[in-house]
Amino acid sequence: MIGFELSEEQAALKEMAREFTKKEMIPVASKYDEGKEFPWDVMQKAFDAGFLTSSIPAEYGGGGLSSLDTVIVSEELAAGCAGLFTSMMANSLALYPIISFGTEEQKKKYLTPFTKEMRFAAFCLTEREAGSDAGGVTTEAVRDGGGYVLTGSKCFITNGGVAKLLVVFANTAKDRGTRGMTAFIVPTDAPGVTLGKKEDKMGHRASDTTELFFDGVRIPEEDRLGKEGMGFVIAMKTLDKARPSVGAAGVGVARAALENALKYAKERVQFGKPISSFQNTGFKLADMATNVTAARLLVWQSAWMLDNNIKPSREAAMAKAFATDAAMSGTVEAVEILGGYGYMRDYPVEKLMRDAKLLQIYEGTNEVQRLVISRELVKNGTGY
Ligand code: COS
Repeated sequence: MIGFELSEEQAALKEMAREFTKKEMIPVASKYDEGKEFPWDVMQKAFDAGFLTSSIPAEYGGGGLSSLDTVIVSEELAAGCAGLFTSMMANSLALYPIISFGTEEQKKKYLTPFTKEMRFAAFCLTEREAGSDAGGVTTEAVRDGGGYVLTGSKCFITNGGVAKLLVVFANTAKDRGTRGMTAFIVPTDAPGVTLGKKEDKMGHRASDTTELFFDGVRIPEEDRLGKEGMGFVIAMKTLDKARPSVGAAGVGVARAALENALKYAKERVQFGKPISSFQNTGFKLADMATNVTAARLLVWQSAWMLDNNIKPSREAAMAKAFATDAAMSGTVEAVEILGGYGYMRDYPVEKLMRDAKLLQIYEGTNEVQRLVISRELVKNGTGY
């Protein structure tokens, strides 16, 4: 049978995340939206509340949250500020490869410090010429004695400028295509790692997005994740695991847009009536609410599949694409319902609209999600 009720623990987790959002995120969201400084104070509070380490298994000192727990929390945090959410959840994306594919020694050595003090990790896949074509990375790791030498660069790296640890995907066999990619753990203080420019983004301005360069960085063999050639599959499985959370962020942003628009539509009087009584506004609100509910169900289903070890690629891609498209369309409608006020920085909906756009692009564009869904359909049929 199917049930949609949250367990007592999940309801408490949701309440705690909602309170954190209200108290620690919403009041400072517009300040950090200026994008001039990294939100260290909010991140320290997020660390203290366990949000930066929620994906680390309990045996290494983390929160050990399930995927379903994670999407419940993600929706709440992103409803408060998608940029702050991105800074918090980037740790999960970067640490999943170690959690899922690391040896016991690697997990102890690299996960445990994250639970002792606030620190950040970054997932380094994208390059200037390898975005949607993730298999096309040209950063190279060449065998040298007992280890590797890493040379190349990565771009659009979330938390790249503040991270202590990187998971870097590099080519170890140029002629083997996606089977020539290997994943490595690289501390940012390793000689040869340098920072490029910090990007000046339209939205998610509270998060740090940076270029990184690797110039002859020596990596010992024990810092390779999995076997040589497994890197692409590690990256894809990591993205399968992370995409429901991005979908949840889409739900959070779409929900915030709906709640702002609903409040405004009930208060704003034109032609002697609240604008919520006009069918044009009412139908917009109805579609926005329907999208939030449908998106959340997809997100929860894909998270449930992850928790039950069912291959989630198709549903995770559906959740990510549908929910973040809902965030985009819902925030555009919210701006429209608020009219001139919606376009002004004094009201929160223009920020939601800017933030929604990146959700459609990062962790795989929504075109890539549709590619994943259509390939799965062609290969395996609908399964309905
Ligand atoms: N789980 C396990 N294995 C997977 C997989 C998954 N989700 N997806 C692909 N693979 C495997 C395939 O089975 C295939 O294995 P074989 O070599 O044994 O046949 C291999 O990986 C190559 O897969 P595929 O042929 O599908 O690779 P493509 O180069 O065609 O790329 C897309 C596929 C476009 C889906 C991939 O490059 C992608 O996801 N791009 C977007 C990357 C992204 O999200 N970037 C965001 C930045 S990181 S935040």
